[in-house]
Amino acid sequence: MDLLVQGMTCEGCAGAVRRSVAKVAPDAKVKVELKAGKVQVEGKADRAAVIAAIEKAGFSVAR
Ligand SMILES: [Cu+2]
Repeated sequence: MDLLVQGMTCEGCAGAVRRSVAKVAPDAKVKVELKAGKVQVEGKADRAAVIAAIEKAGFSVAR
C-alpha cells in the first residue's frame, strides 16, 4: 500500500514511522521517501492499523 504522510522532516521522523509500522506489520517491508512524504508498505499489513500506528507516532496520514 502507498500512504502519504505529513510531518516527516528528517531521518529521525522516517525512522519513527518505520518503527511504528513494524509494530503492527512486523513482516512488511517499509520504504520511506522523506521529501515526498511517501510511505510504501509491502507485504501483509492492515491499512487501518498501519495508519493508526503512524498517527499515534504523531504524523498525519492523508486518506
Ligand atoms: Cu524528524
